[in-house]
Amino acid sequence: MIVGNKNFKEGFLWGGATAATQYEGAYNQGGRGLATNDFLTGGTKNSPRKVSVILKDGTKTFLDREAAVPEGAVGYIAEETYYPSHKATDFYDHYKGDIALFAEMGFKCFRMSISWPRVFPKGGIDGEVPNKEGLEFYERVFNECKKYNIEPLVTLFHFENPAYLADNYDGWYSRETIDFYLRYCKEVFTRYKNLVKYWIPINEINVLRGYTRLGCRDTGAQARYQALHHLFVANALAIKLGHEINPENKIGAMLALSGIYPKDCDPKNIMGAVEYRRRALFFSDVMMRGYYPSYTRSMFEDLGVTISKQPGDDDIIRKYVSDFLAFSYYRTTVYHTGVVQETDTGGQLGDANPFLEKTPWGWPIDPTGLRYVLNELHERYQRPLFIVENGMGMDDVIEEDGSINDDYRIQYLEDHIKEMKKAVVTDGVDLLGYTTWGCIDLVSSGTGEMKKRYGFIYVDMDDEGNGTLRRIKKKSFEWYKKVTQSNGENL
Ligand code: BGP
Repeated sequence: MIVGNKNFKEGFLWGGATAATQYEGAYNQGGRGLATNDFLTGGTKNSPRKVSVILKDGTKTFLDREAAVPEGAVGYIAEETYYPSHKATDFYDHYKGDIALFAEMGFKCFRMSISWPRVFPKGGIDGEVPNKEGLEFYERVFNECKKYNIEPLVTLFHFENPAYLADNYDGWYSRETIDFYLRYCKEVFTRYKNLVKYWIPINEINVLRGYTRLGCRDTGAQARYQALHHLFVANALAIKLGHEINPENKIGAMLALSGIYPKDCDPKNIMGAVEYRRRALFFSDVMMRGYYPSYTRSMFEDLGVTISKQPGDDDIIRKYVSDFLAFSYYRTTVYHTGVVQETDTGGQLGDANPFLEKTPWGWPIDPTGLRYVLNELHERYQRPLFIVENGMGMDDVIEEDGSINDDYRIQYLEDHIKEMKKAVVTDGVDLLGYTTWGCIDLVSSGTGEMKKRYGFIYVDMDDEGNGTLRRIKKKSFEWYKKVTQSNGENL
């Protein structure tokens, strides 16, 4: 059967993407509980973000984001330190104006996340009632989207855990967290039944680890994969629930899937790259196919991991697979044996690729790689795909006349969209949509900087959190508007 379109299909979901912990702010307003990210400091390209903790003896310290948190330590908020999630770029107070700007750009889709502790401040523990103010806030946001016919694409868990669950249950390491999370899912699926149809239960599951992202203190492979097993079960049960509450719901897996190339034709590097890629595709294999793939045994042996499953887990995972595969794509990695850490599942930078330019943050720019990954995933799963993050982080400059001429961003996006179009038109890839990352400037999740900007809309805020929060359209704003309004014809 030959499929494929001449162009992007009618209803292709053009838009932009954000996440609460990087955009929403108002961390202590409207009844929101604390999130693990609220203890994560700002950082820079050269000095990574740190988690602030109080040790058992009362002393305060800062740990690397991915370091194990010592037994008995509790997160704290230091007055003297800047925590980017606290204010972020304040979607909470700007949502109306921001959504109006997205509508003006012709967005058909807006990806955002719900902050779990805004809905259940303690994560949804037994007897906890949901936070009315939090639920009302998101209802207002979704109604605003509806007003402009913008389809919300909602992530339920984007890098922030309720701190209460992290401190009292060890986050996703605990099996009980599955039930708490499902209580939260039930609440939002029910409440927004008529407002939201596209859901992503977990953001970039393949790069989750440690205290902030998994809520677990232990960062070792054993604890990590056990926690991830709980996430697989939670994801499957969320799909079940979401389909029961509204059969129209489309619920997708989401991974960081920037591409991997072998360094050369040395068979060791070719096979090594395949094995390395599996560290990431393992997650989509489980969520799209419904079972732990055959190579899991050797992968777990290498990592020294043994998963404890409960009877019924495998059936649950088999029965409730994802409706589509969403992924983020920024760059590609060059692999050769020994160059990347064996435990990595997200794609470190690897060797330099002599054929590609890099952004100032060292990320190789590779539009063809996007077509390559789209084909890789299409051929592997034969199910709809959704590019839910792509873009170029740059330190934009405001000219004297107030304009921001981000031609480099326009070039980056144009080149990627052209390759995406080839994947759809030439290769017949079934693609639901394209939402660029950080369509309005927000805090970088990797470094905590403000100056790593991705937006079509500039936000006046610096790396220390100073600024008026004023929104300014960049040159790319008008360009993207043409793209969305012509359904990708006019690039
Ligand atoms: C992805 C995350 C996003 C986002 C993006 C860009 O991994 O899902 O939250 O931040 O990467 O990364 P950074 O912010 O580090 O530039």
